[in-house]
Amino acid sequence: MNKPTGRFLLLEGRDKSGKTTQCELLVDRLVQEGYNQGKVLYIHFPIRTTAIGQMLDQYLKGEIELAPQVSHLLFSANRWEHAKQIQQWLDEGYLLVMDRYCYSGEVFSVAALNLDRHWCHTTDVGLPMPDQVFYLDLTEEELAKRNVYAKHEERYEVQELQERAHQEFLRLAQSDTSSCSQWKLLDASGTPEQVHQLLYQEFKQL
Ligand code: DGP
Repeated sequence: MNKPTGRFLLLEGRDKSGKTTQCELLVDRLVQEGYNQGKVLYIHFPIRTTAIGQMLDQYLKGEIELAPQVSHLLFSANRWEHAKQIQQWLDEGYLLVMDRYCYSGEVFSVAALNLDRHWCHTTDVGLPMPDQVFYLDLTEEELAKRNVYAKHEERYEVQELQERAHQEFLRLAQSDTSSCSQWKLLDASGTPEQVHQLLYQEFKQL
């Protein structure tokens, strides 16, 4: 098998921390610059277009209920159903900029569903792993100012649950020993442009 030549960056964070905006800003800029001959892709999990993804979309919108273990397995299956394609892109030399992945899986299934951390972790073991994880870190004050969960658009958009998720993310950032992933906390309390500049500088230093 060919040695993978691509790079895999992952942005993680609680809901409404600005991940999607930051992934898009970074990808747009890199594509404009002609980085890697334009071989840069943005991927956002859960991918809601497959049969499994549609079920997850309904679950997150509160339209269906699932047993906690079932929901975790479906999120994990959603990652697994794209694993081969992800590996193929890496083998072809793409830079992948990913918005959520297995860490969100572990964190939210523990924080929201109270599932066993080790069990949650094992369902994702063997997936292609990121080279670098950026955690968008927002202070409680900044979150309170933004009042982002007031609309409660999806199931997990609840302040208390998101705070537990944040603590789980911090714990993972300190203890993740998976061979390849490096974690970096990024101050996400600035404007989207300020955070983008921070992320871009970090990326350039990799
Ligand atoms: P987003 O599309 O980025 O807004 O994220 C959707 C939501 O799904 C978000 O609240 C986090 C949650 N989520 C993502 N992956 C998993 C997972 O594997 N398990 C659980 N329980 N939740 C997840």
